[in-house]
Amino acid sequence: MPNTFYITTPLYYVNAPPHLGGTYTTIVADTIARYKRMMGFDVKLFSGTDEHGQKIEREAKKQNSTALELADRVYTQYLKLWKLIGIEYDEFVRTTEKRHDASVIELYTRAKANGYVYKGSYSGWYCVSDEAYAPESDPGTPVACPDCGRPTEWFSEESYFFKLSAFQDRLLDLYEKNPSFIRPEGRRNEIISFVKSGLKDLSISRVTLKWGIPLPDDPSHVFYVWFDALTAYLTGIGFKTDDKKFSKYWPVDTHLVGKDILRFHAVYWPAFLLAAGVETPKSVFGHGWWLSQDVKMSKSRGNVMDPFVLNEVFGSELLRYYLLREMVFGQDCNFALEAIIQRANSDLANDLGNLLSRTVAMLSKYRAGRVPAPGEAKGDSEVRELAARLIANHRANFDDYNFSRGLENVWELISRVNKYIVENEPWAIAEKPSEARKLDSVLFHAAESLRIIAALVAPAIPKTAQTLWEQLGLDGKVTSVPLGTLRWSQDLVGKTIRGGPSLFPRLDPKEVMKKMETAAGQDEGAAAAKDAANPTTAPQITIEDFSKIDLRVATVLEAERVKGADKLLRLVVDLGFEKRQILAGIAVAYKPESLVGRKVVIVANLQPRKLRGLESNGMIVAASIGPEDKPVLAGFHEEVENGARLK
Ligand code: ME8
Repeated sequence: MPNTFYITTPLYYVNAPPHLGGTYTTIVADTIARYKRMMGFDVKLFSGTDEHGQKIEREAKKQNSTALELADRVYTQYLKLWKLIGIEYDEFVRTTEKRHDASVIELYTRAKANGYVYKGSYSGWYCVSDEAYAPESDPGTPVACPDCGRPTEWFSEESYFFKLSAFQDRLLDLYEKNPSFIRPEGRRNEIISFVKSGLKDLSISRVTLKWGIPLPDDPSHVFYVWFDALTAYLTGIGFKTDDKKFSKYWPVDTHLVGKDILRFHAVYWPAFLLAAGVETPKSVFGHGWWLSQDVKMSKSRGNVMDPFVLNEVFGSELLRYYLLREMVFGQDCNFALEAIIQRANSDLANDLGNLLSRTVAMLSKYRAGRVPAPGEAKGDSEVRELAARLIANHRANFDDYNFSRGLENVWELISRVNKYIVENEPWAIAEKPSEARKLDSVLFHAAESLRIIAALVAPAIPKTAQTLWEQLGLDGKVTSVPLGTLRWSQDLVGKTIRGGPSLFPRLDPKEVMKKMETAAGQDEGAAAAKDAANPTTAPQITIEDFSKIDLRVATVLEAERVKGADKLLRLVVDLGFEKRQILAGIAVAYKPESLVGRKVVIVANLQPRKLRGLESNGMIVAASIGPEDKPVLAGFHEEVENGARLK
């Protein structure tokens, strides 16, 4: 019986369209699943959507729809995207499915029967964006979310608690006995110190929230969304519904998550399972973030790239290749369109594409398309030895989830074979019958290397690998090659290559930018795509940083144009406690007389500066809109006193 391998992606929130981050995690999970299948494992790849909780409920209200309608829309987009980018998942769980209720209730009932659930009341700060509790603080002192830095909200209500505190030693023991339970190493250490610093019991139910699964023994409460969502990993594999399947695939081999949600997976989740007497996962891997100019890409920051647009412009194969090759798995990485173009032109079009097209062209021209048996040429054995070494290295790297290194191994072989061809000058020796065996060797070595390359790249870029396979004249699926026994062979001898169109076109940066704009305009995720074209990359600041800015309400007393400056107005404003002169570049949008008597917002503690010889003591706050950056002054709908501070 083959070994089983169960791997999961997180369940993505449905408050917004699919984002690049989740697309990345899922591409990695799919690549691992494909690799393991080719290594002979019986694989289950799980993905899903996280559809309950306050965040979704709120967003639905904002969009004037029900939470389920919103979930339906976004879930459909995920399925569409997974298909477009070649995700071969075996299981998909929506947390609003009936079968999932049953497994959440089962896990809870078992944990409660074992004495790990009690009723109490919760008071504290909560981050709706992360659906996470902030550390203790009194109601008068708002705290920023320790994970994302956003403001939290106070809530106080009756709640059921999970006795997380009872699991500190057992969790530490689990980490110690299974050093690869949390990966990578650095994150493991962070989690260990977090647990060592003490665990507080966790509120696992909400009474003021309605959008969730009701507790079986107190339906006025719904489950905390993380208790609900994490349990979907069990639902997907037959917990409560298919015991045979469940015992075959559980415990899960790898939960793949971003580092932002490692704590939920490496601390809360194993504790819930231990409490219910269910085996803990074998490992949790917390990968790094895609950044935009050194800041995390996230839906709420509006600096994410729309994966639909990227797929439309670059195609799924290039996207997969870029994401897997560029990011050292586990570390953060800046996302850059220029880097995708570079990878496309150099690695794919130039190195791999050229190797295939020149090999196919030479075989057709010199040997009527048939792969000859090898003779002897300069560098033959070196190519064969390198191939053997790189097959082994690639396997070790993929076993270790080191995808960028694994792909580097393949490209090392591609470069070497390209060089080997050039060194042997086949176009020159083709004219000499005495050199026929040498030419045979070059053609055979190039073709056989490509067969190996096709198998090695199949988990990462499956469509390309299959095309390569077919162009070489091989039948069936490249995925049927057992990677565990892949070695240099004579399989191709006598085969007739088929050839075909070139694998990857070269990309022109200007054309790419044009296509990005068109695709962003047409795509259903147009709003997100617009953000992608105009990303907000302001770095996060703390509340303390923000409190340094003294924003005040003021009334405009005087306004006039500044001679010789088309855009500038000189204003005198009343701050309540003093009057100020401020110069503002708003003359294109406002007539001076229309401003007198108007309430405005000013930055009151900006250093004074001189413009056109006049001192400006502050700055008027305005939005800038449209391609011309037209200013629109900030104002209020209610009456506000001069001098009132904005916080
Ligand atoms: O957290 N770079 O869902 P989510 C890399 N519903 N990966 C990123 C990323 C970035 N900039 N941004 C997001 C949730 N991700 C919960 C999960 S699981 C029981 C519940 C990826 O839609 C990364 O995998 O916010 C991260 O863990 C996930 O998206 C968060 O997706």
